[in-house]
Amino acid sequence: MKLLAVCFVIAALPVHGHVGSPDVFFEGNAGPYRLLITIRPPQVVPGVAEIEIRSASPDVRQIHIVPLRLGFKGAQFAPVPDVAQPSHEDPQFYTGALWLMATGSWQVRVDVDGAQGPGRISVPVPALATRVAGMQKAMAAILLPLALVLCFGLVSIAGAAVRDAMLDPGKRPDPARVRRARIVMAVTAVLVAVGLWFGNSWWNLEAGFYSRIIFKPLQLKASVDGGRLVLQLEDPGWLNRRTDDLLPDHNHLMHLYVIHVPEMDLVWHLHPERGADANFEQRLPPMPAGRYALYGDVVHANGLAETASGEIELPPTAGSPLIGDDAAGTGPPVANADYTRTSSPLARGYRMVWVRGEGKLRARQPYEFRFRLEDGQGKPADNVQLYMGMLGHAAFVSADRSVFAHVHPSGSVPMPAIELAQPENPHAGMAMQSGLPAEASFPYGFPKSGAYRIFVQMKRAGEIVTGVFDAQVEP
Ligand SMILES: [Cu+2]
Repeated sequence: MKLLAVCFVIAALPVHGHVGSPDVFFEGNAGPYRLLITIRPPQVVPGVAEIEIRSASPDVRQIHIVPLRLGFKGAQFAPVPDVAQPSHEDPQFYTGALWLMATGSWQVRVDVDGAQGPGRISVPVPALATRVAGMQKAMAAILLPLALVLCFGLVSIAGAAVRDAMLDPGKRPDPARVRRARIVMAVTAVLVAVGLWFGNSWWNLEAGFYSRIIFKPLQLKASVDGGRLVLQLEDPGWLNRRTDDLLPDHNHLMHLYVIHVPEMDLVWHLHPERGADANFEQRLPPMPAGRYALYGDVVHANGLAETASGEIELPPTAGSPLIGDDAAGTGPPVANADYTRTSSPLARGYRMVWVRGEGKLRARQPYEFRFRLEDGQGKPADNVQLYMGMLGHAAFVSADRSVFAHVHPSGSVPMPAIELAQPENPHAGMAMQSGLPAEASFPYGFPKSGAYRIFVQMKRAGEIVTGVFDAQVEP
């Protein structure tokens, strides 16, 4: 019974990188073909990742997909690539499923064959067990009676073998045989019980081992020291993770979002520096007193991205002006969110416009979120620049703060991981145009329904601007 009770244990834990938003969205070029790739990693490992690929061009003939370890030094024995299946309704949409056999940092290599020749791109994807898979109730309802039949059957077979097996047909067993049969049945029952106990202990041992594999994200322990925010990465203990192996992403080891909560009306995108004592430090800008949620994005040497999160209560801070890539934004309190608003006012009459269709936003659907910078006359803004190598940076945060995703025009995969995945073409995920457009687009899908706030940052004429938008997501 206990064995079955263990089966029902379901541990719901927060998810990695992008808090609460495990799906990977990626837009990039596989040679001449532009692809929008969605990868839904498994919740248990080993497990099956679902892959959806939309090709922007109709001249794709066939797509092969294969999983490989990322940041893995040494020979890899790659499995035979699978063929992604084109959809019947939409021949430019392909789906596939791949087994990810071990916990850690993986990539899905996508090979495209078409009229313009071959093309290849690799999309990093983490395989992190986020829960213990429970047994379905229906399955338990079938298995439990079967197990009882087996146990009682074994005992009664043993008894019958001693009592009746050597008897001639039609004869009744004598009392001595009956007694011996009872003893054998009792011994068998004890053996069956011991067997069950052993099985249960073995199960518990395996479950205990598996619970150590379940991903536990880094925590951000924050304190204030003389106008500086001091952040410590705290490892709750998960496999053999290190916190000193971080890769810089556009020259910054950590990209930190600081959001005033619960209003979400103030946001900062900051870049704490690593201090001598392995802490991260950030000179605080001027900030009102209040409670702030912290989301610090880091990337490990093997390409695994994590978002370390925490909260801090701050006193009023005089602070120092923002410098470099640090930026701040403001919006209305999220309690007064207007889900139809598509324009976010900026300084000097400029505004950011969310170019969205009429349709409702639905959970677990990949979308292209488009935002345009406009001047006072409603014309596309000029002098748009790259902000940390990208046309824009967007953060999708659920109003209940269980979801946080930092997304770029190339998708939800951080640049160092993309670079690891395509050593021959590290800019596969970047939109490198000359004469930058005033519009940035971000591939992303909400993991669940509810209210979300979207912070979008772009750079124009040396100034980083922040648009603030709200989205109501249907199931
Ligand atoms: Cu970014």
